[in-house]
Amino acid sequence: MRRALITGVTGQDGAYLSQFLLSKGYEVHGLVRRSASADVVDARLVWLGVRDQVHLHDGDLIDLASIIRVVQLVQPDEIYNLGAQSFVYSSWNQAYLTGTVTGLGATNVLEAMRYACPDARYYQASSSEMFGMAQQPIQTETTPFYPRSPYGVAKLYAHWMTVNYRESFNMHANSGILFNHESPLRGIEFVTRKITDAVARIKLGQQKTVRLGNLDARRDWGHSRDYVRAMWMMLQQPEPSDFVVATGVTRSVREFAQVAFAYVGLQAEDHIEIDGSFMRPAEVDVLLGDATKARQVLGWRPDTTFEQMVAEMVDADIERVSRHSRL
Ligand code: NAP
Ligand code: G4F
Repeated sequence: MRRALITGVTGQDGAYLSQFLLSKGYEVHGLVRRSASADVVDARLVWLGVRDQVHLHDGDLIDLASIIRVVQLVQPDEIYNLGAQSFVYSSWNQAYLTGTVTGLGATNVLEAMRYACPDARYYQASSSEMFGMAQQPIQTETTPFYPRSPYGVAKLYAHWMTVNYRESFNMHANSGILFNHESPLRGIEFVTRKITDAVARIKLGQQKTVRLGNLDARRDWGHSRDYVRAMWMMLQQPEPSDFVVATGVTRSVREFAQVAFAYVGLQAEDHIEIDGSFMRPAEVDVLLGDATKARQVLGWRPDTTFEQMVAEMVDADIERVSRHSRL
């Protein structure tokens, strides 16, 4: 039985990846940091019905000793480093923390792996946010990076450390440059889930409007369930590498809202208010990925369409709002 260790196991991707690896027969271990709100820590794993099958270990990405201890104990065949301060907006308010967790945290995991299980395979959760002010209209593995947020800068550091450990120590270290991916398990602070949650509340008569920032920003949005499959595929290759994972379609925040509101028979324009406090000091205007390499080398393709994903998110939020769930 193969063994996987996931940092960020309590997040959106960590939960879907756990479910996917369990379906492949893996023994799944996850790193969890202590929280005073223990009742919501494993909520996503519970939601997917996999909580009882995942082994959770106490640790924090900024505490190297805890990472070494867990890696030594678990002796994983595969390590997925998904843990991060992942909310771009907050990265300006907590730049040091974001650099430490999202950037240096990756170094801690790579170091622990180098000493405790150098033959394991490593996945780094890199991000299209590294392209930032995109230097080419369609971004590939060779597009120059130009991050626009402390988060993007931290991810770029972690990305290059992954490449460096691959080249320096011959480690099977991979970087997945994933474009935005969403799901019913997306954090409520991200724009897609903020919209689908609002659609549910407005439809159920609990609120009338939603306050949003820049409606013109464009993202290449896919489904987390499809994207965690690409992570696993990368680690099954004989040689480590970097892969862009994207749908190849870009849409604006306004278009996302229009599709989500229309799904329940409402007009987005009737329910959106612009609130400047959600604007960013430096915006990433448009992202659009080319996943040709992932398609050709990994055989990866997304299964879920944009419309299916939005519908799944709205349906889940209507169900949750109806039963006052905290997730
Ligand atoms: P998420 O839902 O925000 O999950 C982040 C995870 O990191 C959570 O489990 C969180 O734990 C954990 N974490 C935060 N700080 C930590 C620390 N100091 N020590 C240990 N764990 C810590 O993010 P996601 O959407 O699943 O994304 C997964 C990864 O992919 C992240 O690295 C993200 O930056 C990257 N990424 C995401 C996207 C996307 O569109 N979703 C695109 C590209 C890259 P708590 O539950 O305790 O907060
Ligand atoms: O949903 P967002 O907060 O995601 P963002 O900044 O694109 O970052 C996500 O994707 C990255 C991959 O490219 C990941 F690496 C990262 O971890 C995260 O998962 O914002 C999307 C867009 C932005 O342009 C933002 O300005 O939506 C715009 N937006 C407009 N109104 C808003 C809002 N974003 C949020 N969060 N809240 C709003 O009210």
